[in-house]
Order: sequence, then structure tokens, then C-alpha cells
Amino acid sequence: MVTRLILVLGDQLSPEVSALREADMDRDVVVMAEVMGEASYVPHHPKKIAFLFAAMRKFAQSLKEDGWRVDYTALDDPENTQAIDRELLRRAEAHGADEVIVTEPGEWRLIEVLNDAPLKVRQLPDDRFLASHGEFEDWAKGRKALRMEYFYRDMRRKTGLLMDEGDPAGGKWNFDHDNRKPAPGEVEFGGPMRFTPDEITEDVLALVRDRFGSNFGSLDDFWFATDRGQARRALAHFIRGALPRFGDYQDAMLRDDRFLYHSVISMYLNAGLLTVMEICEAAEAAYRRGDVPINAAEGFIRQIIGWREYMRGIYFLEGPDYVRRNVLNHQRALPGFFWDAGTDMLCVAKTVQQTRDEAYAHHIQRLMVTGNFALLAGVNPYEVHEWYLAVYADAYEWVEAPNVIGMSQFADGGIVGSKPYVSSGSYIDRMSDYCGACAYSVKTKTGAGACPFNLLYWDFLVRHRDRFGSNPRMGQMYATWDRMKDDRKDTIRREAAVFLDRLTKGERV
Ligand code: FAD
Ligand code: DLZ
Ligand code: SF4
Repeated sequence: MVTRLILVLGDQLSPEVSALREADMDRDVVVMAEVMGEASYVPHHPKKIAFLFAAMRKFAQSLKEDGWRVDYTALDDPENTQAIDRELLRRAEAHGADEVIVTEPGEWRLIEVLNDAPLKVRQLPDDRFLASHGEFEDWAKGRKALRMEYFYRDMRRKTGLLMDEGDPAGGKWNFDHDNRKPAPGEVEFGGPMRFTPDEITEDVLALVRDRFGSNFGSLDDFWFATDRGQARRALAHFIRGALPRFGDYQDAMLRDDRFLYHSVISMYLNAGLLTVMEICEAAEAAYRRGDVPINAAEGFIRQIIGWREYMRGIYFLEGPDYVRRNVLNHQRALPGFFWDAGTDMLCVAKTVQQTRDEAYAHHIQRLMVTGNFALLAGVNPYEVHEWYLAVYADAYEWVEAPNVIGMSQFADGGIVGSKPYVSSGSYIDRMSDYCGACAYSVKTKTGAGACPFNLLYWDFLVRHRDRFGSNPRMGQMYATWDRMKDDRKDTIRREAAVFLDRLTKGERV
């Protein structure tokens, strides 16, 4: 029988991935390749590249130990053609292979590359997700609004997670109401489990430092898990030490605590080192044992079987042009401080610094600090998208784009969110301790030292009144604006214009 190639991409590091299930160990060759094509479509954070290359090398090794033939191309291999399709051609020639089997990639770009490759390529559904494309399309069909909450309930019913004889555990589907506590004075969790780099990881770190050392992001103090065993330990560490408080402090931010009670497992889950069900079953078991309250278990499981699956559904439903949507016609260039943290806005500077150091920021930092600022300032959403895709270790387009283009920048016109996630400084002040140490004053609404979020918030609402003025969820905001005296309104708009002008000129703000 003719050999077939089984392509395993860098974010498909699961022994149960559909392409490997379809493969025949005696007949087929697994192909894995570190290539510049993937490592440079955006300037990925060096920690993201190092994590993925180390995890790829260790996964290839474990496949070999299981008896697979694996053709692995390292980035610095002299034969490396530096593109996935060209590596497939090279390997096909070497083995006389006539067919490639791959699990569908998580990005339209790569799906198209494989469709266009001069080889017979069979792309199998990625059934590591709970909802197939067809299931999501069926759910979406005929609905006026694609609200995550209803989709999530279907996923609860489908999986049986947190269900008691057909009813939601604890008597409610959603306990978010209990989950908005401001930042705690002290965090009783030392953060995610850290791993000392092994020999394979050290080799990769040297390679990445050499090739990608000038990308945004620090490679120092690399501590990520790089194989399934380590990722499972990191999960257990979170469930034991942080999940009980996850719900309460999910939306909180602290300037000296980068992780609070978050799991920091998205990079492992997205690369295939953990599965959706093992994570959620571990969280449910902790709840059933009485170790974790329902608001924490439910909130956590909702992020994974609700938001994560829903985001993927939207990405594939909306098609390749989704990342280019820009309904608010925002055209501002991404400010330089997204790369160098050179701003006096402490919340933004801290979030960018932490992103540079860790390739991680938690959800509220992404949404209500950097995302909020970009939206208020009218930054071009495609540039915002490229930044998020580059800087986070968990970023792949299928999940990043709906979060950025949809949830954060409202550039899709309201498919993901029914209203834009914008806030003045007071939200950041309530949920964090940033403002107390900031050069700006959050309590000052106009004039010297006024928090820029305060000015930009009103300016954004006024600029987009045509679109949002009749949104019932925003009525109160517009009513507050309408009650303001005219001279106050003029001052706000004038000062916002001055701020935006300084931003355009590249002055430090
Ligand atoms: P936790 O807070 O511990 O949550 C648990 C898990 O739930 C996460 O690991 C993740 O798998 C899942 N999850 C939570 N929220 C979301 C969400 N909105 N969408 C999808 N999954 C979610 N997540 C990514 O995985 N990749 C991205 O590129 C990404 N980009 C984002 C960009 C913006 C602007 C925003 C607002 C959110 C983005 N998210 C992204 C979602 C979320 O911020 C991260 O999943 C989360 O911060 C990862 O950290 P954690 O593992 O500690 O998550
Ligand atoms: C993100 C990434 C990077 C940095 N490098 C590689 C690589 O060298 N080889 C590879 O197979 N995959 C890599 N990836 C992941 C792919 O970009 C990812 O599979 C697609 O973006 C689809 O999600
Ligand atoms: Fe951010 Fe404004 Fe608070 Fe400063 S005062 S940390 S800019 S919200």
C-alpha cells in the first residue's frame, strides 16, 4: 500500500486528533515541521514560539516512542523549505506518498494553503471541539441574535456537565451575578505551576533567542509546561489552589499580581496538550466533592464549553473576511505604547509590560484595558487583531479574532456582543488597584491630569450615537450625557480631541 502523510500542526498536539485516529501506523508517516511561514505570519511573542516548538518536539518524540514513523523538520534543518505546503511536497516525494491527511487547521489562511497544495489533501473535522461546524450552523440558523448563553446551555445538555437529571446544578444555568467582586487585598494563590526547562526546551530557547530575539516579548524566565504530563499537573494545581476563588475574582485586576485566580491553561488547551472534557470534568469533580462553590465551577466551565466553543463557531460561520470587518470605520494606527509600554496610563503600561514578560494577560486586562483603550481611541481593528494574534501564547485566529474583532472592538457590528465593551476609568478603578498609583487621576473628569478613559468614553459614545443611541442597553449612558451641561460637554469633547491629536503625533500620553 502507498504511504500516506499525516500532517500534525503545532496546535494539534493531541494523540486523539482526528488525523492520527485515521492513520495506519504500519503504512503512514507523520509529518511535523517548524517553519518560518508559520512562525512569522505575525511577529509572535518568542515565548509563544518557544512553547510551541518545544511542545512539538516532545510530542514528536512521544509519537516515535509509541511506534509511529515521524518526519520532523527543525527550524534550522538545512533542508527545511520553511513552509507547510512545501514541506509536504518534499516529504511526499521522499516517500512516494500520494495523499495527505490532516485535521482541519484553525485558520482560514492555512486551510486555503492546504486546499491549493499540488497534492491530494484530505482535511478531517477537528473533533477536539464539542460543536462541529454543522452543529453550530444549525444552532445559528434562523436566530436573530447569536447569544452565547443559549448556545452554552445546549453544550451543558450535550455534555451533561453540571447537570442534575436534566436540570442545571445549583438550580441556575449561570452564576455570573456572584462573580464580579473587585480586586482582593491579597491573593492566596501563588500563581500557575512553573516548570524548569528540560534539555529539549533549552535547545529551543537558544534557537528562538537567536532567530526571534528582536520580536516583542521577553524569553527570560520561561516556565510553561511543554508536554501533556506537565500540563495536567498545572491543571490539577489550578483546580486545587485557585478554582475555589476563580468565580469571585474573575474580573479583578491587580498591578502586582499577574494571574490572580486564573487557570493560565489556554495555551495548553489550544495547542492540544489538554482536552476540553478533562478540564471540565476535573472542575466538576471538585464541585461535587464540595471543594469548589458552584459559582466558580459554573463560571469556569462556561468559559470553556460556552465562550470558547461559541467563538470558534462564529469564526467559521462568518468566513475568511471576518478579520477585516470594521463597521465603526476606525482608522487610527495602533499606538507605539502597545509595543513599548511607554505611556503614563498605568493600567495600559502594566498590561503591556506583563504581556511582554509572560505572553499572557487575563481576560479583563485584554478586554477592559488594552481592548477598551483601542476601541475608545478608534484604532483600526485589523491592527488590533494582529497585535493580539502576535503577543499571547494562546493566540490562534479561530479564537483570537472573534474575541478581538467581535467582543472587544465591535468591528463585526454586534454579532458577538450586543453592545460595545467600553468603560470610563471608574470601571478600571473599581476592579483594580491600578489607579491609585497612576500619574492620571481617575476621579478627575476633565482638566489637568484627567484620566484619558474618562474623556474618551464620552467622546466615543457621542461619535457613534447614530449606531448606539437606540440600543436599549446603552440608554442610561446617553441619558447621563444628555443631562450634562453644554459647556461641560464641550470641554470633554475638546479635551478628548487634544488627547487624540497627541496620540496621532506620537507624543507620550
Ligand atoms: P481563565 O480565565 O482561567 O479561563 C479558563 C479558560 O476559559 C481559558 O483557558 C480559555 O480556554 C477559556 N476562555 C475564557 N474566556 C474565553 C473567551 N472569551 N474565548 C475563548 N476562550 C475563553 N483566548 C484564547 O485562548 N486565545 C486568544 O487569542 C484570546 N484572545 C483574546 C483577545 C481579547 C481581546 C479578549 C477579550 C479575550 C481573548 N481570549 C483569548 C479569551 C481569554 O482572555 C483567554 O482565553 C484567557 O485570558 C486565557 O487565560 P486563562 O487560561 O487564565 O483563562
Ligand atoms: C503558531 C505556530 C507557529 C509559531 N509555528 C508553527 C510551526 O512552525 N509549525 C506548525 O505546524 N505550526 C505552527 N504554528 C501553529 C499554526 O500557525 C496553526 O496551526 C495555525 O495558525 C492554525 O491554527
Ligand atoms: Fe488607567 Fe485612568 Fe486608572 Fe490611570 S487613572 S490606571 S489611565 S483608568
